[in-house]
Amino acid sequence: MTIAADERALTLDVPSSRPNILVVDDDRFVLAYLRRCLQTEFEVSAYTDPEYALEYVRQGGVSAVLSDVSMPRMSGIELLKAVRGYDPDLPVVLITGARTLEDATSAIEYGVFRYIAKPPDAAELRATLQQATQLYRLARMKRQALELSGAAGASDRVGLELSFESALASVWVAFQPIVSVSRRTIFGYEALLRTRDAALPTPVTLLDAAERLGRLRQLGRMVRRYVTKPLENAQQQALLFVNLHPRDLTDPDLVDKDSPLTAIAHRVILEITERSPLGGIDDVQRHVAMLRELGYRIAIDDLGAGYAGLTSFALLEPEIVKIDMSLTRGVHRSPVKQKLVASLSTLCRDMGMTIVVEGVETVEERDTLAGLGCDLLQGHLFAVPGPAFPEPAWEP
Ligand code: G
Ligand code: MN
Repeated sequence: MTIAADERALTLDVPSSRPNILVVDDDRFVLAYLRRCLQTEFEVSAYTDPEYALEYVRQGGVSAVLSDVSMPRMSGIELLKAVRGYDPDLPVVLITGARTLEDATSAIEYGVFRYIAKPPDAAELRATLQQATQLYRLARMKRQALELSGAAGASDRVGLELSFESALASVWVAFQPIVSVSRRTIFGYEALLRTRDAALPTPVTLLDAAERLGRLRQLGRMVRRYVTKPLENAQQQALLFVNLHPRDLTDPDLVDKDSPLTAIAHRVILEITERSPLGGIDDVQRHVAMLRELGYRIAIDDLGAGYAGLTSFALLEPEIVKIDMSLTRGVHRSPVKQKLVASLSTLCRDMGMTIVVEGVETVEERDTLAGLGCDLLQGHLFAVPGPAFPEPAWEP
């Protein structure tokens, strides 16, 4: 199959702001017909070979793709999948006969824009592609708006899956010390999920993607495996704080006696955030009891960040409570925060729970917290999270 050079030259010669429709069909006669249907309203780039068509998509400037489904070298569905690898929004309209309808349904998950039955009707083609190009412009604007707000992310499943896969490949675990200020010792290290990926750069975006793709467990298992790696050739004896998504509480892998984390469970504290609800998770107490039996301890994380009521305390009976950094920030200037931290600290001590305060960035915050009875602190003032195991700074 060769590229239809003449057809391509034709479109390139006509500079215009009309939307550019990429048409793909292995049958030249059909291709010519589709071109005639569309060229009154659109620029048309026509290809008989999907591989070349894909190359053209990669160069940018295409507003919508119209493709046949059954083609010898690459089906319309494969083309759609490949297009998704470059652009999560670019609309792909597939032309399908009754024979190919079945595989066509599988294209839904790759975000096919619409099917048009063979033989395609000219008016329907024009209307569909008009709508497709308009929605594409809208999608691009929405994406730009998202980028401006710093919350960009893939919107369709395949795009998200691709981003997720590539982010998984760059996952690493950073460690941040939790210190005792009075003793100037390291109490423990919190393991923190990190990626080097541009599409899903923060733990929040990665976890969010994992949740949407139903792959939370996979991510949790992976992180828990990575957490123990640096311990193999380190003298580190400090406690290890490991974040656990509430839904991972029921993962059998967690209570697997042969897992590397369980092997050191007596020095591991599983942090469960107050931000996500525990409701809807079966038998929380039974799972927590199993974990304790293996030697794990439990911390409630981000206390003060989300309102989980009393349920998390009642269900988890944590040994450790971690106060969210929103209470730390500017605590030296805020009598209200001081009062709250002091009361929390007293109450937790009365209930036999140990308090850790997170997100300490300044000497003033540190000294105020210490004055309120909080000795175990974590934050950038001591060390930013880094490869195993950062030494805390004590100055001044
Ligand atoms: O697990 P948790 O929700 O507590 O996550 C803590 C997050 O806060 C981590 O991503 C960590 O990198 C970040 N962090 C740790 N110390 C500080 C700090 O002193 N200031 C700020 N702004 N963030 C911090
Ligand atoms: Mn945490």
